[in-house]
Amino acid sequence: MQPEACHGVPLANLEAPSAVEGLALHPDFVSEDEERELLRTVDAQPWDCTIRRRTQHYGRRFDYHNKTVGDEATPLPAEIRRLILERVDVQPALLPWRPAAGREGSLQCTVNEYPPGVGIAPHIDTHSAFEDGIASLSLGGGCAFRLRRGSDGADHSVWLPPRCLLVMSGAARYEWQHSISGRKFDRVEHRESPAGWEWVPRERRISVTLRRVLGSGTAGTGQSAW
Ligand SMILES: O=C(O)CCC(=O)C(=O)O
Repeated sequence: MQPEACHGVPLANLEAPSAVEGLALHPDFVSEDEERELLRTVDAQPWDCTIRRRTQHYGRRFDYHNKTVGDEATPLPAEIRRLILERVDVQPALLPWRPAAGREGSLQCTVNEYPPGVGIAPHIDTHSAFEDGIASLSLGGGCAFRLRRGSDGADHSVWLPPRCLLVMSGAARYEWQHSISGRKFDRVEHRESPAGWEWVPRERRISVTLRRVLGSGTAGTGQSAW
């Protein structure tokens, strides 16, 4: 790919931008062996093919059309519980709530699959459905994660490496839309290269996102679509 082809592709920084208050990255949240175990677990479960990305839903199910959360709860795979939920619980500073301590019925967990070229449109997770504090673990590949603030158009991208846990709370959760472009390459900061960045090919990325269901879980004047 030619350097001039970078026009319009945002540069993904290696560190969470300080301008996005409430955004935190926790690299190597799981080990490579644990990542393999989680990928094996996810790949052994059935996929929902209703939308362009394949997904899996555990805990309470989110209805993408009505922006509501259903009443029934699907049990989380034991490996997600052990390697993600229980680990978040023993580090209470990570999230404003404790995923493993709560009942399964108060949780919503989405597994998203992103083959190269597939992303997710800009959105803010529905205010009326989920509490503050959303965590997402990256498995397999990394990706550039873009945040844009509606009030002034401020725009930042950050590189999510495999095995990192991303947490959005406060302003990062409520004021900034997040998205992943449907690209096959990301432009990523690389301090040793002459240009200061490099193209990184996308690989299949799986994310495991945890949310806590708010109140009754019914949508009111919800914010943007998810
Ligand atoms: O893939 C991710 O890390 C983010 C997923 C996400 O934004 C969502 O499921 O709403």
